[in-house]
Amino acid sequence: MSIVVQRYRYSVYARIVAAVLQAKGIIWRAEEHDPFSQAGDDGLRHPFGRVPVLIHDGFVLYETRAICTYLDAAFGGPELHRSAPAALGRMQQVIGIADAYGYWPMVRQVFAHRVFRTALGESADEAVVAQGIRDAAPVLTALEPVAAEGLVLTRQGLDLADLHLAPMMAAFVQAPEGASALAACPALAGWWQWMRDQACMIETDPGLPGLGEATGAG
Ligand SMILES: N[C@@H](CCC(=O)N[C@@H](CS)C(=O)NCC(=O)O)C(=O)O
Repeated sequence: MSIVVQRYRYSVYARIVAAVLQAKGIIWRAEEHDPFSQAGDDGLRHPFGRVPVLIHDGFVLYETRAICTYLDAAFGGPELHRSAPAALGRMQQVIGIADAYGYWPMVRQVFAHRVFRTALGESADEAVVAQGIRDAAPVLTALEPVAAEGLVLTRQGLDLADLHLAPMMAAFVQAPEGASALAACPALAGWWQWMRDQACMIETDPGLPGLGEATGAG
């Protein structure tokens, strides 16, 4: 059996897939592709030039939510979806919120500018960071009652909502502004304190690049 993930080391979406693979105990191999490279990449099996892409014994799948759902269904190990309808719906809702409203401000604006660019020796665009913090605020506000409700983000066992949101939160809170914004949401902050210590997060931490080492953060 062969499981290859076309990924970029610093991709938050690729980390979501890596965290699911880790949580399920699946052996896999990474194939590095830089989606931010201006040179293009003929080997990347993604029609929109993104990562990650899963290749499982020749079956090619892209879009992170689809990949994670597939891995959960196709492999044994812990089940990463909720079976109660309300919890299942909430799980999908958190994933949808993270994708549609969280990723851009939390990762591409706050993290990429305040943290990643700094690691590369570049300066942040302060207006972009400020906009990211403004646009991340309603995301945290929406997730706070979800974390308090107890259907998902429960700190008791993992599901795909935990694994989808956590890599984005890990990026966001590396910026001091992100950490302060999260601290104002006690239930969500409590979830993050638990989540960041899980093996799936510790073992998939990509770190930060050295000076001049990478082309993009995402
Ligand atoms: N909808 C895609 C989003 C994947 C995505 O945006 N990946 C980023 C890296 S985290 C990427 O490849 N960005 C390249 C670009 O924006 O050109 C998914 O769910 O997999």
